[in-house]
Amino acid sequence: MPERTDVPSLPLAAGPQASFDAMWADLQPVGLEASTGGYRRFAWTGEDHDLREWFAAECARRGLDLTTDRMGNQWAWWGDPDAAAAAGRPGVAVGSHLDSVPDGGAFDGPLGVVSGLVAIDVLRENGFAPSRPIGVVNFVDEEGARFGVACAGSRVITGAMSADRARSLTDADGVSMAEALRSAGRDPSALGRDEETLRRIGCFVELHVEQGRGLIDLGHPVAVGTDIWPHGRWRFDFPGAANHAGTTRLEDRQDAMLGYADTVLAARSVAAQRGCVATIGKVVVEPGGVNAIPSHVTGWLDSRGPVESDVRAVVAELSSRAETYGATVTEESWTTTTRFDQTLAVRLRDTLGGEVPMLGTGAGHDAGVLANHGVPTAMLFVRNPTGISHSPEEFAEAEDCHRGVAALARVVEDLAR
Ligand code: HGY
Ligand code: MN
Ligand code: MN
Repeated sequence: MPERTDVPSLPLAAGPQASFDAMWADLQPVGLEASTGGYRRFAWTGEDHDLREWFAAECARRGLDLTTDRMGNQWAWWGDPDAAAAAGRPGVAVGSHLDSVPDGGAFDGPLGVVSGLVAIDVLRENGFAPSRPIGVVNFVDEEGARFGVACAGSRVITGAMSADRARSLTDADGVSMAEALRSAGRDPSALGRDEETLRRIGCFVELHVEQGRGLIDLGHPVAVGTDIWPHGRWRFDFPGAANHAGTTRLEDRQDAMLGYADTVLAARSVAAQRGCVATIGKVVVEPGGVNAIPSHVTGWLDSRGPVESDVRAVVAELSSRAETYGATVTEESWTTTTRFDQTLAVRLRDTLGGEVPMLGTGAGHDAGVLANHGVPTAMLFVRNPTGISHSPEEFAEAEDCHRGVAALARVVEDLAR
């Protein structure tokens, strides 16, 4: 029985390890909210600008050719992706995103971007000469924290979201994405499907911190991602009538909060009945005064589950319940069941030694958008000992991060040889 070359058990060489740690340290303070220990790195803000500048500098340091696509996603290439695509050998892309949810963790996104850059360091240190270009991407606005639609960067370049819709999305202050792009020095009229960019990608492997407990329970540092649950976001608008909280008789009140509250509690029970998950994690109350009866409440539902029809049934039941309060419900995003390229996923597993676990996830990723667009795509997950994500508690041990880089370098070497 040949010695199992299980890459996750191989530590990262000292040079790339130091490079990972240094880049990780550089990123730590950017967008850190001291009061919570979480990150606020939202699309087209000052923090996002700093992160994009950091990415550009790290790519320049490696002599990678940095391009920005029609949506503003940053792509750094080792090798000529256009010549390779023309020759029928499109590139191998890795990377992820640098933005966060409000008070999110340090690893969701950045781990994939830093690991992609260090994987190139590893391959170069090993004297590897790729026969395909290798690219590292920083997708913009993956979390949709500011404008409300997740994976906006990958959705626009694949046509999964129209440029017009993207431009018209607004943040909590009513600033449109078009205005935010202009403020960031970008031309919003450039937005759209980007065939030139997509043509360069032969396959995409996104390394990401695991956002659950799978690897803890399995006792492995790295897993191969196989699929993403169907999931979506729905906006619930509950009408009411502003009035005095003290002088208005109960029978005269049209309190928008009641329908909202009922729907929040129902989301948990209806999801549980159908083997799904659901939460309403964001709410806006108008006028928002303690002594004013709410005239309008907007809540955003996030629901997901292993079976598409069950998720749809959860949303349908919650919608009809909310409509009894006069609410209107708007689907803001939907991602169908995503099966990654199983041939690619198995190839990653075999390259890493046959026992590497293969896991599905309930978290959405740009990898899912590319996969649904027909790009051969798979993921690698790195163990998160807390199992917590979208929280300052999100974590990955440095040793497991290094093992993730070693695994990513190994699979890229196999795919780009
Ligand atoms: O919502 C998600 O699953 C991803 O983190 N955007
Ligand atoms: Mn996330
Ligand atoms: Mn992510």
